[in-house]
Amino acid sequence: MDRSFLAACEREPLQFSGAILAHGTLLVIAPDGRVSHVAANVAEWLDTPAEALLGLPAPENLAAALLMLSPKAGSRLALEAALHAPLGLLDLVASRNGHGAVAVELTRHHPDAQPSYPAPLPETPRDEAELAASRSELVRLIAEMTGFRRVMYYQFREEGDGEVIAEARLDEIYGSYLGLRFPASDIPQIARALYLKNPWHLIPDAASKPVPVLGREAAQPDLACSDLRSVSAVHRIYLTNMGVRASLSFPLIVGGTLTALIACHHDAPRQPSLAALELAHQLVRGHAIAVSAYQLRRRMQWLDGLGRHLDAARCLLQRHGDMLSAWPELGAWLLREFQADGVTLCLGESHSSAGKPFEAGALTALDGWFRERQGEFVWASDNLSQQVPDYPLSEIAGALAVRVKYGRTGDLRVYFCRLEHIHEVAWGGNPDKPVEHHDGALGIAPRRSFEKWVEKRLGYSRPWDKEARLLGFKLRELLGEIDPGRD
Ligand code: BLA
Repeated sequence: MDRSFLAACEREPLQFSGAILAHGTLLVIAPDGRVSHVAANVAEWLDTPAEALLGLPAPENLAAALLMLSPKAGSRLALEAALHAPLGLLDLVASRNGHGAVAVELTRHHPDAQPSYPAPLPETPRDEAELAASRSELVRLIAEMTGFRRVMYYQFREEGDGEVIAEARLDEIYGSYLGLRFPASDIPQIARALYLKNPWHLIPDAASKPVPVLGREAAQPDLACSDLRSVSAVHRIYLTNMGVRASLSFPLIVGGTLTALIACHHDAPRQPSLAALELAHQLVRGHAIAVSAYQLRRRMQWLDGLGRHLDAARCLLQRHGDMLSAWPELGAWLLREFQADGVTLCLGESHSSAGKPFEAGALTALDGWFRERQGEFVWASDNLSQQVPDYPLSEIAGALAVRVKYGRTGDLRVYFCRLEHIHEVAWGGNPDKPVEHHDGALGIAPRRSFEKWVEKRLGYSRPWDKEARLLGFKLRELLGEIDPGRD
């Protein structure tokens, strides 16, 4: 993969594109109430030429609507059928950006809009099966509501890649993306950040020509909160390569973090009504609340169980009085709690293991390296050969390392290990070959094929999850309690 291309994608100032999508028009009202920018197509929509708007106070009918918008940055107002214009009734969406300016977007009102009754809040799932069922139900409902032919639940993984874990599609759509993984670089961080500010992102026609935004000054307006913001050319090529003409996506935000996207594809231009978009957005939010409640409940149950398990280990340590005599019993406990294949305890230059021991060279490389990383108390890797310099060929592919001050001699290091777990990952196209096509303007473009491409993953262990890391910190506390050097 071409790194400079990926870095360029990260730097593309998406919100300052200086253009909008063609299915609406845009006016930007500066904090002083005057129009600072308009889209070049404004005359077709409002029957007033751009020159008659720029620099003047906002037209009265818009100014009245804007009185309802909160002065807070990021606030948003959506009004259906807010304006009578030569083109017919228009919907209005206004959003206030970080500098106090307001982007007013006007799009055609669709009279066939669905009634916007509030979506009922779903119940908190009780287990993983119910959670999976609620995901399937969500994508099914959104497909029904928006008419998009394929709707996917695209879950982000910890390392930034994503996987389609639920999908609703019309039968005639060729192929399924269910179970396929896509690399993190398909959605740059800069695009992910915009999802935190917007309830959805609609591209009704990826083939339409963007419309420039005109201003009295050279500076482009900040369109971070505007759904009409034009789309990066790289992404338009990506969609075309996927056979997608219209795209609609909703962010799933849990605990302030973008955890998944509901990604909708259609093979022809498609523009759902504002009412349908609002309703679908409410459904996604309701689902996010249910996911958040589910995760919180699981975390509480886990912490509760953990407290009891730690008490058992504390008793064991107190009974033995010191680490080394407790080790045979403690080792077995640690293997179970950390779901590890082996655990090795190092103090000074001596060490003892329970379960699978490291080969001598592997332990020397890992311990030598971890000891150098002062300040790092809990560290985990599922791919040691890539992260630890001079790590030799070994059956052990992953480790979780814990360091704690012990006695006057130095640190106690505990290394949990996991064996190599050879497994297959099904990707949506070969992720290492995204650059297959040369385009006149762009030079390079995303991969063309999204056919299932299976990678056999060698050198990885089962990953260490957040709970394992948290358990690592709890273990530090516990070992700290019996530190013989403690005052
Ligand atoms: C944006 N790429 C996106 C978005 C998605 C994807 C969902 C946000 C779309 C939106 O804002 O509407 C990717 N879409 C997917 C994936 C699936 C899907 C993975 O349906 C799986 C089912 N794209 C590349 C590469 C680059 C790139 C290699 O493949 C650059 C290095 C760039 N993607 C890119 C850019 C955007 C994007 C720049 C932002 C587009 C914009 O909002 O202007």
